[in-house]
Amino acid sequence: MLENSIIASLLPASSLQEPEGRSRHQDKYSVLLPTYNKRENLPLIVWLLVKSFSESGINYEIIIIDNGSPDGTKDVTEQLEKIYGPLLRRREKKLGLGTTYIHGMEHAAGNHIVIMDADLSHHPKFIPEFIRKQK
Ligand SMILES: Nc1nc2c(ncn2[C@@H]2O[C@H](COP(=O)(O)OP(=O)(O)OP(=O)(O)O)[C@@H](O)[C@H]2O)c(=O)[nH]1
Ligand SMILES: [Mg+2]
Repeated sequence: MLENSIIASLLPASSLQEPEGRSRHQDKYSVLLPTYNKRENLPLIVWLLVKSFSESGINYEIIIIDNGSPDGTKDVTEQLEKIYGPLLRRREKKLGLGTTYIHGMEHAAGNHIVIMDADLSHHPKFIPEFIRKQK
């Protein structure tokens, strides 16, 4: 079993650089959520993620990486940060999707990375099961 992993893409996260000034936590899942014009989906997807992780007792963080969406995704993210605080971290990146994921990984504190989209096509309720199967 990989000590560090990325669910969905399964790359060894051991090859990732340490986040600046911090070492990676063990058994922590960093959910990378790239957004472009996802203002309407974001509150629900974040709520579902928080529910799914907290009910299963899994250590996690959510990193929202927005590309300067013109629909006000950033404003919604700021409101969500007030509710969820340090569980939620916001990163901005002005490039395409691939580099957005890399940017998120560079700032992830977890030793496992979960990549998903904010379309609600990947339902957070399945993540604990993925994790169990992976172990
Ligand atoms: N930060 C960032 N997120 C993006 C970018 N392109 C897509 N996304 C997000 O990445 C996830 C997957 O995107 P896609 O489903 O491929 O594209 P989409 O923008 O949702 O468009 P459609 O699903 O085709 O309508 C979604 O949460 C998007 O909001 C980008 O350039 N930057
Ligand atoms: Mg989409």
